[in-house]
Amino acid sequence: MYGREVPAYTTLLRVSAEVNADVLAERGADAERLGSIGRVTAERHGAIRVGTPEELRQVGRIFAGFGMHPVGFYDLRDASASSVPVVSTAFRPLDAGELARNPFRVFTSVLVTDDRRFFSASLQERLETFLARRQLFPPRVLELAARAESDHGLGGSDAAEFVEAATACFALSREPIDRGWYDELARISAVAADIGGVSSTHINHLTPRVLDIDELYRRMTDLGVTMIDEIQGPPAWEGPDVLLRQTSFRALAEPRGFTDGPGELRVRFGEVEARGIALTAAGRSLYDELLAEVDARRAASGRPRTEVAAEVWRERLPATEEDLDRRGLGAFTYRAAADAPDRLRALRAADREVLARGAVRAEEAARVGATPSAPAPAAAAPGALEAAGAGPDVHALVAAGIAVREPIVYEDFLPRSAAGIFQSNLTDAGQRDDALTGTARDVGWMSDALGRDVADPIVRNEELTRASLQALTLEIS
Ligand code: OOG
Ligand code: NI
Repeated sequence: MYGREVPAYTTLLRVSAEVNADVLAERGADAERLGSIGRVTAERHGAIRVGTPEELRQVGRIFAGFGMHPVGFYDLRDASASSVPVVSTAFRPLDAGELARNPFRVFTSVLVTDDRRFFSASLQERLETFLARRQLFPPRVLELAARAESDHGLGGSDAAEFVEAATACFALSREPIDRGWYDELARISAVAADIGGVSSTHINHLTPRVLDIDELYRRMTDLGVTMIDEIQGPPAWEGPDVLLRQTSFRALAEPRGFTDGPGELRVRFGEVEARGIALTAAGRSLYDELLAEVDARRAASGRPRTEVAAEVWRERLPATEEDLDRRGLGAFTYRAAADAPDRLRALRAADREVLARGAVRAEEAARVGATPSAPAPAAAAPGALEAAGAGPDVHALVAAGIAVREPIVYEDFLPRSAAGIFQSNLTDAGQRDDALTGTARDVGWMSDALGRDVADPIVRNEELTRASLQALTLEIS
């Protein structure tokens, strides 16, 4: 549907697939370290925006019908200098096996209609009245979704109907738009107009994953597609790729019907991303420190962000996956090597003893809240470390070739990049009155609105690490 609606998306898919094939040919198995080529090539994320907590709850139900659950909370109101009056989450599978089968996420934002920095009391009232009158999702779709969720799937023709009817909810509507109303909202925020100025929602981008985003950026530019100024997120550097790098281009204006005649709107765009290793709570706070450091050095020197960022990365981030793990910054799982039993048998009794003592140290470390053989991270999240403490000294096991370390890929989003993506595709900064105070919104609010728990991505990864260590311990003991 999206390729039919936005032809530039088809070009992006083609160039992404070409880049991926070239990287695979060049780097071999190493290219697949963060996901098989099959998964990476199939992988997408999309984004939608809704207007009310009720619409959010309904869309949560539809995604639950596809095994996709809300993960993470992002407040885009503060992540950027101009007007993006939304808070967001992303729907995706939680289980690693399910993600491998359905590598699809939908970044989902809901308008904060009662934030006075953006909407006056009278505009809020008119906006809420407008939103209350529309229906984004037909009752039949919601009914099929509820059944798909409770029965863990749907039978033959119901499944086909559900997929088709749910997809149709996200197509661009041809209904005429009230220009006066749309423009009034657009003066405050183009995002507010896109959400509350029309009677439906629509998918606004669909993002493929590439293995080399710098190369993709060059190739799209060579094809004459104007990309945003730079790639968002971590810089290009020689060390491990962490988190998420993204870039986007503005879609062409599309003809749209208005109540007073034909017109056009630019509401959809193209984006592409490269995914890296997820960070632990400690890694994430270091990342936030690095961002602040980059800002400070840029402000002092006026040098380009990418150059300053690469410099800061080289100074402060470990240059190898192993060190990222030893310092408790990266998220990993561990499994027994195929020849683990032989290797264990071959070890001298003294060496086995060392590994066993490692297990004791790990348990002690867990009690005091530090990673074994790593300095205590400043902000270890609760639970971060029973993970390591639940089993043997996993670093020693990896070093001895008994265990294999595997990175956990970052499956989520970055608020700053998201705000940058929103911004880069707006024509106008909009306006907001920072003399007034905004409305509080947090992950608890999001969970209440959805009627579902919003998972914390860092805690989720800790669970994956812990489960892998438990399985490893069983296998080698
Ligand atoms: C969502 C922008 C955020 C990303 O990849 O960070 C996003 C939107 O424009 O609705 O998709
Ligand atoms: Ni996106």
